[in-house]
Formats: sequence, structure tokens, C-alpha cells
Amino acid sequence: MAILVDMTGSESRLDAIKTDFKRLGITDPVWLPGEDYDPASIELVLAWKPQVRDWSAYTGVKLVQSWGAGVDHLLDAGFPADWPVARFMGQSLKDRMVRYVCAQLSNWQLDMPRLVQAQNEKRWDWHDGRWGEQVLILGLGELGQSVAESLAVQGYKVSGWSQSPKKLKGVESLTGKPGLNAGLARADYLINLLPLTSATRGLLGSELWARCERQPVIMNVGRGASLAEDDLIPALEVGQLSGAILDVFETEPLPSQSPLWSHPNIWVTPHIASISDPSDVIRLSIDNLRQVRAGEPPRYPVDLSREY
Ligand code: OXD
Repeated sequence: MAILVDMTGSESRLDAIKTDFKRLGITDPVWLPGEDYDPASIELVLAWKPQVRDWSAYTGVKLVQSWGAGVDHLLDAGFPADWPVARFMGQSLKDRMVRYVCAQLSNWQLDMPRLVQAQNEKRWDWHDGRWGEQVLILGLGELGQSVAESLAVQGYKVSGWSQSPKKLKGVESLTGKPGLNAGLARADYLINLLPLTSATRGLLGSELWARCERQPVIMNVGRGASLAEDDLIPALEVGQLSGAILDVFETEPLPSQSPLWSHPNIWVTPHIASISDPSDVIRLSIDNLRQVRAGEPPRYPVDLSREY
């Protein structure tokens, strides 16, 4: 078999990724777009915003494996409808997401930038902290569930909004518009982990902010385009929201002229919340390929026609 690794934006990591395949004992050829390979030899495509658009010569593909949990970057890739597609999921991804969310909640509550500034100035800047314990998680997929259960263990009062009801320890399950309204009204923190679909694009916007009653902080660790960026600063200015912790953006890298960079109550991080561990993606993709070859569906299958 041959493998194509087609990952836009990760060019600096590709040599290391090729080495990871070897380290894991995979001796099959691993190609990058633009290299001199026979498209018909490719059985496995590992993709993140793939560059290849014409797949007609790729007659042997058995599996497309997304490098990340999200698959919105594959929706316009032009894959033939009968190719099996799987997304990445695994314990390392969940752990990293949980760690990011917990760290940022704590950083917010302790106002960490203020403390760093105070240390730089050798000032003993004791303050009360800005606490809050009601968390609403938007989206209870694998990552949302892990975050919800971890926060519940830490003593937060957690509810989660999802399409179908979920049974999770210490987490109230909310569905539908009434559920969303109830969660928004009592939330101190909103954490977005919804996939990006036509239904969620721009969902985090003025209509939602108008239903918040406790000036929550919005943390977006799902997809940038779920947030209506133009509605955010007005919501902060009128006090519907008290802050935003943003790890994902409609355009990445976030353009330097974006006002989000310099608003005092917006924190920007560079899509770092839950980085896929290359070895774990490679292991899953090889296992998935084996399953597909054996006539089984891959783990974490995706239906691109449903957008997730
Ligand atoms: C993902 C991501 O989809 O990192 O996993 O955004």
C-alpha cells in the first residue's frame, strides 16, 4: 500500500510525520502532494484541509482519515461519495482538550494576565478572583463529554446541550430550544464544542447573547465559524458577555488587523486546545485501514453528507 499525507498548514511538520510512520514500523511509502508518486497506488489518505482536488486518478483509495476530530475541512475536498471517511479521536485528544479548558477557566478566574503583569512589576496584587460555577457545554460529542465530566468532578455545576439526550455522571442533559434557553440563562461559562455544520455556522451570535443573564464568558474550542465574530465585541461592550477565550477562528491564522487581538476581555490562542498526537493518528489510521480492508466500518466513521 501507499499513503498520502495531504495536510495544508502543517508543512513544517511533514518530515517529522514521515519519520513517525517509520518509528511505528510502517515501511510502506508515505507521499506528500507534489511528490512523484502513482496516485493509483494510494490506499490511505491522511488529510487536513487537503490540497488535492481531483481524485479521479486515485483509484485504489480505501480510507480517508481526518488528522483531526473535526471534518468540516473535508466537506469541499471532492472525495467520491463511496470512500469511507473517519475522524481522529482518542484519549490523548480528549485529555488535551480537558487540560486546555480547565487551564483557561482557572486562568480566567485568577485573572492570570493581571498576576503576570504584577509579577513583572514586583507588585503584590492580591485580588478576590472572579469565580462562577455554572458551565454550559454546547455539544456533547466525545470531547464535550470528557470536558463536561471532568468539570463536574471539579465541582462545577455542568449542563450540556446536545441534539439527543445524554446520560453523563454529574452533568445535566439539555436538548432543544427550551434546553438551550435554560442553560444560557444560568451559565457563567459557555464552552463551545459543537461541530461546524450549516446549522451551527454563526450560531454563537447576538441572538444567543441576548438570552444570557449572568454575563458569561464564552470559550470557543470548537470551530471559528460557529462564532459570529462581528457580534462579539458589541456583546462585550453592552455587558451581555464578560469575556471571550478563543482558540479557533473563521480565518486562521487570525489576521493581524482583527480587533479580537486587542480587546482587553478577549483572549486569543492559536488553535492549540487539542493538538492531534501524530503517533495516535497514525495508529488509528492503520487500524482503520485494516478494518476497512476486512469489510468493517472504520472507528469514528464520518458521513460527509451529514457534515459530521
Ligand atoms: C480538530 C482540531 O479537529 O484540532 O481536531 O481542530
